[in-house]
Amino acid sequence: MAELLLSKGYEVHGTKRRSSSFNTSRIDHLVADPRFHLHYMDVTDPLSVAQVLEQISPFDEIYNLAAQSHVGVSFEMPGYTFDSIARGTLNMLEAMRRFAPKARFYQASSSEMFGNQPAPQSESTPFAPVSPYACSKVAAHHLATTYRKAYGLYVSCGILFNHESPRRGETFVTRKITMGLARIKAGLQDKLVLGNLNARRDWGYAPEYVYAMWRMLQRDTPDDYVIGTGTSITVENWLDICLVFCGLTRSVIEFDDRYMRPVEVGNLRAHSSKALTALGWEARTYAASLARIMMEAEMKEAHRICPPV
Ligand code: GDR
Repeated sequence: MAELLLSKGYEVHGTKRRSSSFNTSRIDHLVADPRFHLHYMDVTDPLSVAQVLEQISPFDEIYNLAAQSHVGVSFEMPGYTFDSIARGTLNMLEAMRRFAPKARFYQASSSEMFGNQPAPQSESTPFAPVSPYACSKVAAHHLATTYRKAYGLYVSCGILFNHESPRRGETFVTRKITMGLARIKAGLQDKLVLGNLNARRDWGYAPEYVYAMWRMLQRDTPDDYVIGTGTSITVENWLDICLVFCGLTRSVIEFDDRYMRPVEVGNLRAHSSKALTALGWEARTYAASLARIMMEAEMKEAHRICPPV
């Protein structure tokens, strides 16, 4: 997101939480840009949110992407998940109402909000969340649309289906698979342990989704949009594509029910014709090409750590 905004000439203010270890590898290449600024902030702390928004105001656009974003972990940390997503969104909306009521707000809503509603899911599909993560996202989504209606704020929600890239966090299944297989191939680990292989997801390429988010805030009026490729494959299909790419077999895969979730979302596939009509947006990269992009990046990294002899 920051890269896209900088490329369009924006000054960008990002926020990070205080931690004793660095966790900024995905933005380190931006830090030298004088138009890129980082502030300490925690969305669960309304004081810090107000402080930062007051300090940087006036500004044009806010992208609220903050979250405990792992669905599986949300069953283990429901309180923090709810605080960071629902309470965090409320804190951001309130601070924007006070310090920048003319700004435009992007809310990161999620396809997880649809739960097990039949595919494909569109803007008119009722929400049916089945995890603390999804319940929190539904609450945040309703807060966002309520602030739009109640106060006339410019607030748009992007209901994004899974979007991936080589920068994806290592515990999400696409990256876990590409990274694990590349490391096995390079002799850096022996096996890859996974959970439910039957879940079906609509996986798209993150840079294209970031562009859709920006497009939403360029519209004259705020609205909600579903963003996805309109196609879906299972985790097992993704695994097989990646196995073929690096010439490995299923013998390196193990199952552990520690990666199973108490309730699973079985089949997510976007119906994003509204995004095409209103934003001129459609996905260009589908699962097979995405897997190749991610596998190539991962093989390069594995070779860097352990050069082939
Ligand atoms: P998801 O992404 O829950 O769809 O949410 P994730 O990659 O975590 O899981 C996808 C599916 O793979 C199954 N799975 C495993 N998942 C993980 N993480 N690890 C495993 O070992 C594993 N084995 C099987 C899962 O059960 C699931 O069915 C993502 C996040 O980015 C959310 O924040 C976002 O809102 C949605 O996508 C859209």
